[in-house]
Amino acid sequence: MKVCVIGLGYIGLPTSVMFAKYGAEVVGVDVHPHVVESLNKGEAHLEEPGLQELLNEALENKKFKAQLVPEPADAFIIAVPTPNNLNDNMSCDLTYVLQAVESTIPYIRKGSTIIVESTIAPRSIEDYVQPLLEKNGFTIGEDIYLVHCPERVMPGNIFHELINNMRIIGGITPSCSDAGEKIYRTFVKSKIVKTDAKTAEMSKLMENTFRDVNIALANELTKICNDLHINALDVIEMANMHPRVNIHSPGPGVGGHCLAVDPYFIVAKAPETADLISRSRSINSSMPFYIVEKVKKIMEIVNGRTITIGGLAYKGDIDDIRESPALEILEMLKSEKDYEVRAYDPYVYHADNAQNLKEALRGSDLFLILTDHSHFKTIHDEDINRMANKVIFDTRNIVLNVPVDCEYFNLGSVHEFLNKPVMHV
Ligand code: SAJ
Repeated sequence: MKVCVIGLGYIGLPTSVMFAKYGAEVVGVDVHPHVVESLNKGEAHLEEPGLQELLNEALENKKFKAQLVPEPADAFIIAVPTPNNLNDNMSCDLTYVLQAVESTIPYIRKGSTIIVESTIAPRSIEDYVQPLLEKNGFTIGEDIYLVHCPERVMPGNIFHELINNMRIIGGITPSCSDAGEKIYRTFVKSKIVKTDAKTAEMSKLMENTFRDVNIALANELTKICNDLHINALDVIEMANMHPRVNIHSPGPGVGGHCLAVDPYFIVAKAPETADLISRSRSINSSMPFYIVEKVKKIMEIVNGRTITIGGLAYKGDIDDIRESPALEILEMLKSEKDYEVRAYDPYVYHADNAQNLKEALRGSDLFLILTDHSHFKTIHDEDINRMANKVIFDTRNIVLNVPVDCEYFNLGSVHEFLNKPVMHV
């Protein structure tokens, strides 16, 4: 089988080398000449455990090559970005997907399968991709097959999940879904569920929307509880003891390229009805402001000037800063001229990043933990002793050992600190 993968990013490149490992002949296509060049030289341009080894293997076995233009293949897999349009409702920008599909048209032959893996708004395949192919004379389900097979892997564990996560294959016709299934069976060991394209599109979006809505509930609960002087984290722990309850964790906001992006694709398609989804996005987007407001009050109480931010990545133990609420908070605090703001993230390269935590905490009045990196689980005396005021605001509830002479609070207990009348450190 010959597979042509369009877009050699976080999804397209691992998918390419996976097909190559399982015997397919793979042509990887990317618009960036430096990506094509470095891959053909055997240098993976992305970090992912196992990627470099599989790329070496694929090149050695002559099963993979990268180039700027597609060539005829049995399957064309589209794995290009789908950003939000910068309009009021942040709808799904299909420009790259449609350009990628268009680029394959001269190379499609009878029996080829066109697969879109990019995350797309509901009905995108039916309303945009299908007409584009039909306009070029193809009959879907007869001459060629068209499916949406959403990617659902987690960076850091991609190769395991590509094989073991169940896949949803949404075809325009049942024959399209069958053709898609045959292709993914090359390496997928788990269940493959066949459906239509629009159901596949919506189910992928709803996985991340489910999480976003549930995190919004936890964040709203936290705001309510702080106003009522109740510890929200205790409430969540207790409520979650019920066998059918699973309240998520509150935090400084929701980042990353999935939860903070995908729900808008649904809202933009149904602005009148997607009320809860839309409100949830607003609640989660309000969290950086909520944290900054609390930080200002804390700084007033401690009569301090220097803030040290712990973590810039959008979640723990990764280097990804896309849509990170920590960056938003950093910028908001930096724009307040009363503060000196520093940051320390062991994974991220950033201009404001200190060399190490000790240096970042020297003379500081507040250690504001924004990312749940394992690094912050244990607080070392030699780091904290450098602070002018030993105060920790742990918005991720990650710290396991609180030094005795330290003021520590999290999103559950911040109201207790804020309601103490005088400076106490
Ligand atoms: N977060 C909270 N509270 C929680 C859980 C998460 O505030 O209780 C925050 C995180 O700190 C982070 C954001 O939400 O800022 C998103 O984190 P995440 O781990 O929930 O999601 P992603 O975007 O890293 O990965 C998701 C995953 N989807 C689901 O769990 C349904 C992953 O499996 C998908 O592969 C990925 O999106 C994707 O590609 O769609």
